[in-house]
Amino acid sequence: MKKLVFATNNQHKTEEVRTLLSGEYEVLNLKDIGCTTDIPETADSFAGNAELKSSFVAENFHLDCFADDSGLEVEALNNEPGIYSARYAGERGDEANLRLVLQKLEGEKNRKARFRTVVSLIQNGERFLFEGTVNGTIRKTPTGGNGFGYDPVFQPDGYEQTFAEMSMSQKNEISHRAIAMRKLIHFLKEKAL
Ligand code: ITT
Repeated sequence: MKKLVFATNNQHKTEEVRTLLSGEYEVLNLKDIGCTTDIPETADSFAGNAELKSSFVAENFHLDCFADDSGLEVEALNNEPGIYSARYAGERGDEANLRLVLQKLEGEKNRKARFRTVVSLIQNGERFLFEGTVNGTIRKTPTGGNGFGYDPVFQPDGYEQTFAEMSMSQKNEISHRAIAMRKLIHFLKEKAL
């Protein structure tokens, strides 16, 4: 099977993307290629950070690869946490990050939010970007044990469950990452023709 390198340290993202590409590509993440560097994410946009991650692998490992930078944008918080989603509450992780969002939204009526992913692909030295967005609302109480990050508080529009109450395959039908990845898959298939 053809191999694709996904420049991520996030095991949840790896599993979601492996499921999306199963049967078509074997997905290797940073650990699988022996990359132990915590690649700096110093850009001021999802696209910029995604490109930093994919470029790092292309330059240091001489491999074609793709990377995803993603996050939650909450309307009433001026689109925070945005690119700071992974470290919104400092180094304390997923639970603290989502608690901080809930705390900042206390008493706020506007609970609108969206998840965004930008995927950067580097292929034969050329760069390509693919984007995915899903709109929803922030629940008052975290619900559900699946997924990761802000999934327990994010309820996508048109559904009664949070992402964390959905199975991975349900989330993969509608998520920001799945939308961006389907564009990437379509692109790879067109190019292979
Ligand atoms: P890599 O950079 O190694 O890929 P990361 O977790 O640091 O892993 P990002 O820099 O893209 O990834 O940060 C994304 C953060 O946004 C992530 O840690 C979550 O807090 C949140 N996030 C992104 N996609 C999510 C999703 O599908 N469900 C829940 N939270 C998500």
